[in-house]
Amino acid sequence: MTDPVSRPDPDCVFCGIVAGDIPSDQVFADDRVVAFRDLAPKAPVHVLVVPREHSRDVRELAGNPVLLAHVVQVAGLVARDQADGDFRLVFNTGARAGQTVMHAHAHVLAGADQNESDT
Ligand code: D5M
Repeated sequence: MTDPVSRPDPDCVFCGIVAGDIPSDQVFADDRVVAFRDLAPKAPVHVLVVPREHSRDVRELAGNPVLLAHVVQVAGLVARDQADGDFRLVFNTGARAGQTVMHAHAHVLAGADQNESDT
């Protein structure tokens, strides 16, 4: 998905990051996902795991259970590599639940006691 022509939504910031058109601080990438640091971190480690394929939110992503499982597995790798291995995994789903980027993504929050974080 590096060809901008194939981007389903040219205004989608995460499609722009996946395509390499928008810079990001990547910590992991493979053929299915990219993981990069959140611009406004809510924890010592705050990384977004983003499927390369555009879907609106985790409800739509769940239509591809293998890809959804891969997102969870990559979250675990990120938490192991960037912190002590424990993490919170948050999918804000829908505008009223705080989702601001309408491209499915998982927040990985780690690196400290995460019981109080509010993402
Ligand atoms: O979370 C969307 C998150 O995406 C929010 O925490 C800010 C982050 N964000 C937005 N643009 C960027 C770029 N360009 N790089 C890194 N992080 C970014 P949501 O669950 O939709 O509220």
